[in-house]
Amino acid sequence: MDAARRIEELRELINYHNRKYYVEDNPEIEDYEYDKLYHELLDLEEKNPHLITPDSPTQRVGGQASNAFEKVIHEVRMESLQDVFSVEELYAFDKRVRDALGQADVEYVVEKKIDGLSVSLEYENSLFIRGSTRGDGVVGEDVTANLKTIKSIPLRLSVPNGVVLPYLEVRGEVFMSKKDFLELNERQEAMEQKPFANPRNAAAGSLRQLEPSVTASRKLDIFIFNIQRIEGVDMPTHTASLEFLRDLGFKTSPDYRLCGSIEEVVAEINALGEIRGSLPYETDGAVVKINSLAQREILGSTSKAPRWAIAYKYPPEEKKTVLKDIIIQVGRTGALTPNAVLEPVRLAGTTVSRATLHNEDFIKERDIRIGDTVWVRKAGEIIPEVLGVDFSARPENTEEFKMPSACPVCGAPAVREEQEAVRRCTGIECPARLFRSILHFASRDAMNIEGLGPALIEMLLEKGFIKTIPDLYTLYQKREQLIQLERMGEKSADNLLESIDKSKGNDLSRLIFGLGARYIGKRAAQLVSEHFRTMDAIMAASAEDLQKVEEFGEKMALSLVNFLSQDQTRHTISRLKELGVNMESTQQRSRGGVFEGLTFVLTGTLPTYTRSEATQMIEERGGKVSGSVSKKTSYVLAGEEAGSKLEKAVQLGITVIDEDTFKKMCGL
Ligand code: 0OX
Repeated sequence: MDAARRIEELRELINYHNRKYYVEDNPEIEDYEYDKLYHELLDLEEKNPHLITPDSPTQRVGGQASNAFEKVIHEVRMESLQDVFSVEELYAFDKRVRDALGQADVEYVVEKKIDGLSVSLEYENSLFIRGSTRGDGVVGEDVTANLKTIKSIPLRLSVPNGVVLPYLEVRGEVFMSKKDFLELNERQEAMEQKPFANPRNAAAGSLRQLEPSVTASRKLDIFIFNIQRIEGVDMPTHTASLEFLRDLGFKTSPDYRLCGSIEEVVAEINALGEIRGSLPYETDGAVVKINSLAQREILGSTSKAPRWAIAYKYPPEEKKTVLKDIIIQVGRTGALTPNAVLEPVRLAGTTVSRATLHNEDFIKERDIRIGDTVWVRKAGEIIPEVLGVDFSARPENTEEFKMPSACPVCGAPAVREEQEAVRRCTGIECPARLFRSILHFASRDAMNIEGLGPALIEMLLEKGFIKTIPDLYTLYQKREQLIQLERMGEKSADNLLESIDKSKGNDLSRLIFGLGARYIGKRAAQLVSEHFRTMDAIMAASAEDLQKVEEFGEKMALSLVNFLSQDQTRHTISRLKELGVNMESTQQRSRGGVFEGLTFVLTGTLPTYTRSEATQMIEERGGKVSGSVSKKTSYVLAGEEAGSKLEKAVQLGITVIDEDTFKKMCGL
């Protein structure tokens, strides 16, 4: 068979299975089989690039970065909906509609109102040509490349026989499931990125990424609920258009209900209210639409919204229940979060028996005690929260709640620093915070283990390959299993093992920083290791001794002494020592260096050295680096795009040097 025909066949097959998987939720083949088809197509397209078409399933993940988004004018306005909050308002809507239609019979369609963001998708001759955000309804943004990463958006429509479809514009809601939202936020937190407030924000943020591969990683989905413009086909009703859209390959509004009267509408809205909490995606209401498109024409729109549709918004449900216990969860950053154990209560479609109490101060401010009757609500409709106490129902002999001072997972001290809202576990071997301990240990300024990023750490922990930091140094014994890991292979496994091995020889200061004691940053770690020279000496030092180290205050000294005196820390250090990790300072003593007594200021980008390399070179030679230019500055080391610091140096008559001169001064 020739390549062109096989390519066409593969595209059809892949599109078919995409639809089974992403639209109908009913896959027919194993992922493995699917991947094989996909790769065969990729291979053929690579060999025959002239046969690549924009609607090929391989073209979904755009690698190229787009600039800011182009504007799109919506020829058919993307109207918003009028919101109502009561049954009375629904009856008033029905009356308005029937008055305007001369008391004709009216059929309504009730749909769930998915909480995401509205987009328009345009198709020319069945091919997806452009997708855009709603924007203000008239002007939106072109997010075609990002929308193409959503697998339930067909890139080519399966037009029924005999139908000609020169142009079609549809409207739908892009959303993220509750599960994917919670998982994304966990990842965000692990990377110290701000979590998203709700699935809608997560979906909007993910769709407006400049890098389509980021969007692709975010698991977005879409429901299509309207035909905006169509050429070549006449549609009598909304339900007919939903069926038509489904036949074309779209994932349409799920389980809509056709109702013959407003009473039926109200019953359906109540029924949806009962189950909406248990749906896999968030809904913020129900949409009521007139089914007949001819009647819609007659009713028309106001300046903002159509007169033929309305959105009913559900109130957030609040209930009272008994707080049976408060348990403490330890997060990946070691943060202790108090959680409420509740007498189970039905709330917005699910049974709630756990709720967050946020933090220590939240409990204190509201005087929440075990045994109390509390108000509970689902914030953002997903995570239930305790709102406050019904003091009239407080039993006798309740006690004020106290957060534990030891981590409930590992027993190490849990410390709340001044001006911090949370208490954190300080145990370096604590299983709850291990991911973060290792991420920090391996990071560039710490042990600088190349290739050991968050995804790999996650995988090593999941497979049980490592349980503590020192286990990294026995990982070479698991080389064979390592190679079997997803996206690993022999070469990257060996590179990883090599960089782990190489890190054994690091200077003591990197190790001290990598252990992650609070307040001991990169510079403090350098100063303390230069001062004491060996790990043993640092461990033997008292807080008083430590305060003799340059720049060390009481807070830093106490933090380090407490950290180093913990069993877990000592155990980790002694195992690292056994495994051959260097425990000594390899830095030259700074005393008597060529830069003794000199202060440097760095500004701009140097041609070859990074800021931290230049800093290290200066400090190794006894000099100091300062952040701002003053009369005390000896030299300003300036690179490209140096700004105000350079100006100030010139004003004060301070010598400005470039990297070449600097290298010579260093004797290099
Ligand atoms: C939704 C949703 C939003 C059609 C014309 C005005 C409103 N979020 O699920 N909008 C509409 O309808 C548009 N339907 C929906 N289901």
